[in-house]
Amino acid sequence: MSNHNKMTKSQDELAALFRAELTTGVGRPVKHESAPKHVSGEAVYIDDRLEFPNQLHVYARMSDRAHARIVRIDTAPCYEIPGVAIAITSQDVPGQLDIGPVVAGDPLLADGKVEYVGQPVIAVAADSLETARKAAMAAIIEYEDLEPVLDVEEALRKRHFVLDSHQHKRGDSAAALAAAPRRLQGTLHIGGQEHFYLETQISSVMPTEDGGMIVYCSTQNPTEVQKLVAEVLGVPMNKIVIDMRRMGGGFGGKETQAAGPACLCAVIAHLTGRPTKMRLPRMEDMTMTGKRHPFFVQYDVGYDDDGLLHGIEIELAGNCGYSPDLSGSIVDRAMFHSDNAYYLGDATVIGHRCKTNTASNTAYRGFGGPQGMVAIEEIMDAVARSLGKDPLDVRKRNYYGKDERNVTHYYQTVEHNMLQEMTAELEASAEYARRREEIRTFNARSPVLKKGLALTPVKFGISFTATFLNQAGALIHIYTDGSIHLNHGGTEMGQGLNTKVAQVVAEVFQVDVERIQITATNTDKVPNTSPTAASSGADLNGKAAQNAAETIKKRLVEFAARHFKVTEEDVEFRNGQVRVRDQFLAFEALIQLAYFNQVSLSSTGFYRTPKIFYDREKAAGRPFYYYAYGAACSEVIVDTLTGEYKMLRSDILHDVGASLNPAIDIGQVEGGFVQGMGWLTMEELVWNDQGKLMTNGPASYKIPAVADMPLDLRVKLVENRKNPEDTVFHSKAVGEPPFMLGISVWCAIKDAVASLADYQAQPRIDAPATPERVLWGVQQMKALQQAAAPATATEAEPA
Ligand code: MTE
Ligand code: QUE
Ligand code: MOS
Repeated sequence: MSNHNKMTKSQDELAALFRAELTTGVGRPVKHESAPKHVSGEAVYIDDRLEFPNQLHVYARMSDRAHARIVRIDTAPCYEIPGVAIAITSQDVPGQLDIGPVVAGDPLLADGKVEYVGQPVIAVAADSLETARKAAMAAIIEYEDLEPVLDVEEALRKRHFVLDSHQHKRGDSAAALAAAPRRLQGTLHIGGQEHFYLETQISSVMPTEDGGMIVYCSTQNPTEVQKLVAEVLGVPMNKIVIDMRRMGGGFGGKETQAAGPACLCAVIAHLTGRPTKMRLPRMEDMTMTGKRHPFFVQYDVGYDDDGLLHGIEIELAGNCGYSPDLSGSIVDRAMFHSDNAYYLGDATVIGHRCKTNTASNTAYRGFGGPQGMVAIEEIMDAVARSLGKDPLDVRKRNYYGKDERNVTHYYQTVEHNMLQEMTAELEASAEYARRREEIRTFNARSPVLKKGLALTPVKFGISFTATFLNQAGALIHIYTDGSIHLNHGGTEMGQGLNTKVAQVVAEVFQVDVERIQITATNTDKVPNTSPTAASSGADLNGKAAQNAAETIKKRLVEFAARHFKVTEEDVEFRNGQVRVRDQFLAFEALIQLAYFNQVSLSSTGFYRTPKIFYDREKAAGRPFYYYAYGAACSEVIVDTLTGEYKMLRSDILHDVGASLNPAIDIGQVEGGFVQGMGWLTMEELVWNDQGKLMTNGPASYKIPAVADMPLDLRVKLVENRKNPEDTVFHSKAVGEPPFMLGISVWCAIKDAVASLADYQAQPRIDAPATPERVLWGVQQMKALQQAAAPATATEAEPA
């Protein structure tokens, strides 16, 4: 009936709808596709799915040794517990045992030896998780301990690596260092970070026909899970379907490491013929899975009296844990970002992939980039202190130029650099100069509480540096009632990708986003997908979906022109209506007409990023399609008696090109900033001397909470600035870059502590700057002041 009414709207009514103000498409603050379902609890995560009849719960017993030979495994005691279906070891895996994503090194279950505390050794399936856990703990596992390597510096000394070292080189850094008027060396430790996604790793598997499996998996990388499940079962990929509606957060932690539970579920489903589910309890998730790579940094920098860099040598040692995982690309990205926004002069950047007996570290927002940037920002601070200059002046002095000094140490030209203007704008809006003076005055009068201020830039390269990954696919169907089914190769982890891709399709067809049904990412709809990573989800899948939509639209326009005997220019889509010269019809009316005239209403779409290339042997090329820029100015107050601090205010200016969705983008900027701040301040991972992670739950591992937010947080997107490159509606990627805005907080803390030595010395405050480390920095500064003071003076405070 309503359909009939719609079809019978008058020409005047249709024309009015057509001409009304636009309400759909890109550039609007459309709410997240799942927002109401998130808040009502109706959004379905894997653990919320109805259980299959006969479903088994899987639990993996983890190694309690950091490095040991396995002498004996006896699973017989597991079967004494009622409800147990099966207990498996590495011997029971029918196909390939290794699930390493790029190169081998990750056995699904330990094979003869264990290499970290937390490594899965056996897996037990039972009718409840509790029973499976009890049974797994009943197995007898005997070890013969081997010497572990737990320290990144020790691994570096012993050249104990998971992959070969690599170098970026421009000019003659040794000669530049020798010739530079000033020179300083230093080291820095940068901590790791737990992903702390709200939904822990989880998969559920249902055996189907012909030896097939449908796998529900919380993963950023459905295609890789498909490939690995096929490999551990020893079947072709076409037997396996991965379905992924949404993740409760991924942050990089579900790029490779979602595959383990999926593969264990699949193997047990294969062996028992029963459906399976594996959800890691929080403690197991934190113990078993890898984190952000901790880094040990050594540097040697040559500069002049203005703080201008002449040459530099940076050695980055990533702590990769026991296996390669994605560490090759992650340490590469750290090296690519060890310039951040600065022209380094003659530079040698070396990256090592150190092997330690800890969980295999993996992708985490920024993918090594943040660690490289923290290194160079530490160097900027150190150079500034040695000259008694404001670190912001030294930073600006070293910014990449517009037409000169604009080539990176990997020979990509920095085009369309926005940082000069953005820094000037932020300095003005945050009143940097006035507050700098106020803080100097405050600190001179305040003996215990000291304030600090820092403004730091971000320049982040967008594209997978493994060039082949920069591709995406999409699939669109329009049904005869005019409703649209959208599928693409990206995955939704809370970042709003599905909303943005739906907006892109809505823009092409000029229809409401409500007309578009978002569907689960599924390997039998769009094949051979890249992981949703490197911030490129919307760039790649948005373009692929645009391509699919334009294919269908082109058919519709051709058809309408033919059918109504007008030119293609006479056919215009707007506001859910279609104008055909001076006639109007509803979108769904055109769809019905096209269907009856045998026009295909379904299409795939594809996209590959243009312009990029990279020769890793020569360490030269254009690995990034473009750069995203941001800047943050943070103010903190530090209690120099306890080392505690409070974030007072942060002002952020961030560049997203022409935003696809400013509401979602601001959410990404805020979330990224706070996550970055947490990494560098309060999130501390602690292992005991046996290699056991002691911070294995929310009670001991502290992530930022509401009360840790800056008291005053002001986030702005750069306005009226399209991406000069031909990205999807000239937007820019937003997922990872704002994470590195958090560096401003760490630098502000160091600034507050440096005030104790009248800003003439750099305190050593490794990351994370916990209150303990801040207090050590305070004590260093006080000791320096005492040494410098005349013998008669006590620890005098400024008047
Ligand atoms: N935002 C939310 N809410 N949850 C997440 O897991 N992951 C981040 C970022 N923002 C993440 C997030 C990471 S690591 C990446 S690479 C990007 O989102 C991935 O999505 P995109 O490419 O669609 O931006
Ligand atoms: C950024 C990223 C990734 C990356 C490179 C980046 C990433 C990723 C890979 C990768 C590399 C080689 C492979 C592979 C994946 O590279 O997430 O399967 O064979 O997975 O600059 O985020
Ligand atoms: Mo994000 S670390 O590239 O998944």
